[in-house]
Amino acid sequence: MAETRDDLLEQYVEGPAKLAAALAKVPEGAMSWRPAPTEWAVDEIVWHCADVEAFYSGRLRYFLALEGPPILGLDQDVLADVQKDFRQPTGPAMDFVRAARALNLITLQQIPEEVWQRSGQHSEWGDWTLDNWLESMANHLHIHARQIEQNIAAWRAKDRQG
Ligand code: NI
Repeated sequence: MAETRDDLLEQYVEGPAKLAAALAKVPEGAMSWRPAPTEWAVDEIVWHCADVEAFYSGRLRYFLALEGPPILGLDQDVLADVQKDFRQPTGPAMDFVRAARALNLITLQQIPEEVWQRSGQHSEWGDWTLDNWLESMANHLHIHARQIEQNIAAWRAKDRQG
């Protein structure tokens, strides 16, 4: 059975606490450690989460401000390449994630049905609605919380082998 908007909103609300709980378990020294050269370190994961919150916060507001908003896809590789040597402190990123979700939740709870029915045009995926928005965002932080936990497990396994 498809999850209802309320189910997805509930998951959406839980996200920041899941991410913060995983982040709190990261051992000293493991924050900027990549499990493999092509994989993200924990600080990069948290920055990715903040970036996605920023992009999606903008998209949400375009749905409010335009009848059929264009939705620009992004090239994750280009973004990752630009940011690869960034200093990425997790505190401001985590604060941003919490604030964005708190504000977006208040917005989402008040959006009229007419706006939920608007069809945006995604540059890669075509028709795209606020329900698609919510489906993408509902478990995004859960996924990355698990990824952080996997990084921690890999970090510990590395120490045992060493
Ligand atoms: Ni992601």
